[in-house]
Amino acid sequence: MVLRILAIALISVLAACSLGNKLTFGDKFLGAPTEEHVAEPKEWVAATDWSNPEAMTVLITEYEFQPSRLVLEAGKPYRLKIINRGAFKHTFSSSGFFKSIAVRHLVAAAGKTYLPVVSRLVFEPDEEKELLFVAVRTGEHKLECTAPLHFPLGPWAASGTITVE
Ligand SMILES: [Cu+2]
Repeated sequence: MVLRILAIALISVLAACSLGNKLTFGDKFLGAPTEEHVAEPKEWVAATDWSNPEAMTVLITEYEFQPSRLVLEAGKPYRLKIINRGAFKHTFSSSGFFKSIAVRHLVAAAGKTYLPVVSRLVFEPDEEKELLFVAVRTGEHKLECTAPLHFPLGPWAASGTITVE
């Protein structure tokens, strides 16, 4: 009896989680930069020469980022392509990194978003997105997948670091 109640409770929790994920689990943008973000991203974007950004590609698979370590230079523009080569949905989450850059635009299947304040990018299998940004502040940031059960210490953790020097 106790077991049955536990099983029902567990199923309800899982159902609630997956419903919640379906509703809310997508790219996340903020309306405006917070105090922890680069101030005036628009000014940074306007002051940057976009004629020759350095191209980088990160592949997401089960369960790692390739490469798992990115080293960027402050003041330089980048064209970062992120592709999910896995069979499952994954995220490219690095709050510290997103706070230390100014994004010119994000290219996704739905189109281009100019000057987004990105908080999290989510990828369906085979989905790819491109982020044009200038690295502004130096620091070392954790990169992780925050899909359910994929988070660091979760059983299917993809993780890495992004360093801005
Ligand atoms: Cu994942």
